[in-house]
Amino acid sequence: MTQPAPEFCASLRPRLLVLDDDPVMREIIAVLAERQGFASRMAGNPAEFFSELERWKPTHVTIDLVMPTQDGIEVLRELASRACPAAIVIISSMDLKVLDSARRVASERGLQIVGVLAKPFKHDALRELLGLAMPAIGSARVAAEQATGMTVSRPIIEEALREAQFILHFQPKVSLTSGAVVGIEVLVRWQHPLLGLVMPDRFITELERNGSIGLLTQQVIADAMAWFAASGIGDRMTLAVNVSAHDLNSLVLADDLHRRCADLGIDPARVVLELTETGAMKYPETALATLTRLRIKGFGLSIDDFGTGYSSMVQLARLPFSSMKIDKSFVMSMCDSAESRKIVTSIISLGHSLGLSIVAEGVESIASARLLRAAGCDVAQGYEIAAPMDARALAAWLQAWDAQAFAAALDVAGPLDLAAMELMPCT
Ligand code: G
Ligand code: G
Ligand code: MN
Repeated sequence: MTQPAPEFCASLRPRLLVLDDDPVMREIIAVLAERQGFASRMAGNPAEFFSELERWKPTHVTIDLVMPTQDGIEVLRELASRACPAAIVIISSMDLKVLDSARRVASERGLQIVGVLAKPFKHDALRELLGLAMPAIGSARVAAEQATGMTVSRPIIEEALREAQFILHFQPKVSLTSGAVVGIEVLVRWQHPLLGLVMPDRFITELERNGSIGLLTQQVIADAMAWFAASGIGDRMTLAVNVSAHDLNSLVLADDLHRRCADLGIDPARVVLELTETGAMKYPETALATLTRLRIKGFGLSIDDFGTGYSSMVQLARLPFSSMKIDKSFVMSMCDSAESRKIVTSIISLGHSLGLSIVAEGVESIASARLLRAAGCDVAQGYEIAAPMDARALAAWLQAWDAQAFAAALDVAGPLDLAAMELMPCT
């Protein structure tokens, strides 16, 4: 039997990074993993851990929940904010209830948790968890390697599509007046056999570059519309799908969407396409033609991440958008920055004067939701309401959502004085 070159082998080995303040425990975990074919590295505190994470890009990590400088929950939050794609095992001496809520925190934030282990754990239990997140086939391994390096070629995308590795997550949008859920945005994730859940920021640009984005868009649209038709919410909510500027070059997009709506009995007015501001300005001529066709067919069009693209009002007014999403960077800093509040307030009046409905994304607190409502914003989306989640979690969330309670929480005695807010800290 011929052996591949050693460096080839090394690059294909899964990599485990261990975070534990107990040196003995670190060693044990690392040795067990190496026996299982992993390359391993160890960190005794979060600072070392994060610098190693950036440099080495492990495929797997184990995290100790209780450490002297920064607790494991903070580490998990940080991993989520970096959209860490590694498979994660949580290990700790805390009781199982704490471990389980740590797991939920992490999964809700989009991390891929393969399991939790209470110390002392059985060696077999660790081995089993690490094994769970291992790739089943060789070609997937190559894909994983390429994905780590972020060169995702067309054949790899085709294989991932064939194997249904792209999955949909959903994030609700709610009315700032009634609290009712008015729409659901679909966000794609790559459920990678080795890397775990990979966020779109890590692969969309590459797909746009190599021309395979259209394949993904078609799949996302097909899956999202089938889900929407089956969910029975189409009479009161909209479905929003993100499209890339490249998709607007396709002459079949509008017809394809229209046909699917007819087949599934979906009213096109319930389907909204979100296009980033920079995307809309990329190919102004084709964009105008395709967007106009979509509007004529009755679809909603939303300008996404507004405020980051430096478009002029003239350009904006030329394109037939029906709604506008204020970029989360302004919304997230509203409570601390008078500048952001002014920007948000003027975007809202600009949008309204162009007849657009306004959605704020990145609503992370009730305080910012109140400010937005006072400024006349129509719809809110963000972690305060719900993070993106899978279809099952969404169904449960929709059941549990209390629109009246949310609306009541926004109701403050008298209108909020936005000018006065500039002097007030937001709590
Ligand atoms: O959760 P989040 O990481 O999902 O999304 C990051 C970005 O990826 C969003 O700004 C969104 O515009 C983009 N995105 C998410 N899903 C899709 C998709 O299906 N197609 C395209 N083109 N972009 C998407
Ligand atoms: O397509 P768009 O750019 O709107 O995608 C929204 C992105 O913002 C996704 O990556 C989603 O996970 C993320 N997101 C949604 N709500 C919040 C929030 O409240 N705070 C932060 N930081 N990100 C959010
Ligand atoms: Mn979007």
